[in-house]
Amino acid sequence: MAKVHEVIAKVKERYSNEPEFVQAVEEVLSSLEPTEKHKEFLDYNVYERLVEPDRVIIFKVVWEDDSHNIKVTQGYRVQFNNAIGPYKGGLRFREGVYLGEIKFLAFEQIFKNSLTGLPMGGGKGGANFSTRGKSDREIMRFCYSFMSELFRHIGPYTDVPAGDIGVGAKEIGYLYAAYKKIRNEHTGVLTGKSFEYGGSLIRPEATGYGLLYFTAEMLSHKGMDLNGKIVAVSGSGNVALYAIKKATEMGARVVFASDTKGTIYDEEGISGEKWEFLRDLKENRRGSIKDYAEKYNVPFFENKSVWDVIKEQGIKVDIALPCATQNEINGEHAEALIKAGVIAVSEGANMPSTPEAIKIYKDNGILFGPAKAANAGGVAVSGLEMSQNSMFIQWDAEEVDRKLMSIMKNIYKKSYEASEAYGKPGDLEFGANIAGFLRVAKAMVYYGLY
Ligand code: NDP
Ligand code: 2IT
Repeated sequence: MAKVHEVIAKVKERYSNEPEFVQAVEEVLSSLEPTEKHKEFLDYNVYERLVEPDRVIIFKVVWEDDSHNIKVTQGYRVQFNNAIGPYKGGLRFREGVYLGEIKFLAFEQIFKNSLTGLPMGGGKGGANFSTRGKSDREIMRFCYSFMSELFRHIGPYTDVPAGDIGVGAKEIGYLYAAYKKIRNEHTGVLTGKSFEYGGSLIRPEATGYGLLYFTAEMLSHKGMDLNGKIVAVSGSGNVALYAIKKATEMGARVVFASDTKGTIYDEEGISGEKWEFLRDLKENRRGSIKDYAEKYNVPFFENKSVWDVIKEQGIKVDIALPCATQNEINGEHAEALIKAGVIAVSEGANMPSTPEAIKIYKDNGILFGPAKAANAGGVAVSGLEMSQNSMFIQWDAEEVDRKLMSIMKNIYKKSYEASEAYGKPGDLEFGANIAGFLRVAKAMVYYGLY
């Protein structure tokens, strides 16, 4: 039966055309060797079975733009593993999306969802379609068309998509409408819905808030907190906005944010009315963060990432919260963060640090909150949305927030404990991979060959 190192080698060879997927598999599996002591995992060939998705669905999406041009693209849904619950994970609508990107995200989701302790398997989907620069009507037609095929593959007990890059409350509304019309069912088939038709309070805030609850827990274990800390956030989308808000509430000063056009540096901190301006700009007006720089007369670094700016300007930062996209922090950026005096990196985005960057964090002994643990708050509240939908009730915000905080603390605890039990105390990347894996692997063994 294939051992961990053999599986890594096979995946590298077979999927060399899907580099993000290979990276994600290697990141997880290189933590798992100590779990080979559970003989049944090898007996049941769990490692090799784990890296092959249950099902990959690729479908045609035809839509019409405002000038009556008929466009065609591919839609994807990767149903990776449903050992512990229905497939669950977001949809990403962005330029350049291809199968390898969706597979990496679906694979990550298996372990993240397992860490939440809720019954959710791993899945992800999306399309090579950028919502940026599109009219509402174009987005609406695209979403209807996307769901006119996806509906036959999903269901509240089968597969429950949600948002990710380029898919927020608006897109979920259109997608849900199409599902409801085709199936004539009002069920919890998508999460991230607006509150009025079945969404959960705190779901929009959940990933960013959860990231800060996790980060606070990680700091507090070392006798530190966020009060007075200078924080760099990248991105200014759903995750970044609510990370900025919660970090500020916890007493930190968030001085960086960014988007695909560039980075702003606001030494005073992005708080109060300024945060509200940024939220409205990105959530409602889909504008560029450059507008923030102009309105508040702060520096704007065109076409630079937050990490480029820190590297080039040598600005002091205590905590880095990457919340934009994969591989945004490379080895050189990580070196620059160490020089800038960073004590912790905690990942809001999925796989934002390259393997070289992660090695540098560890070699320099800084605290590292890996994505699948630190950003699990979003999918955790999605799980709570599924529970509320199945009971036909909606909890108040305080109740959801309390549950979110308790889930994030528990993820920290589980990851830390696994890091100790398997021989690398304090290595949360290692611990989160192992803790997330064990639950899924045990379930797979209970099922036998299926
Ligand atoms: P959004 O679409 O709301 O925001 C994405 C933000 O990142 C925008 O500011 C966007 O800029 C910027 N961005 C996107 N691509 C790039 C790029 N290539 N380079 C630089 N900046 C970029 O997405 P989310 O906030 O939902 O997602 C951000 C990250 O968090 C992703 O990695 C996602 O997978 C992850 N995540 C999301 C969760 C959720 O619940 N939404 C849960 C867990 C993780 P612009 O405004 O110019 O488009
Ligand atoms: O990466 C993620 O965890 C998400 N985009 C959220 C998935 C979800 O089902 O809420």
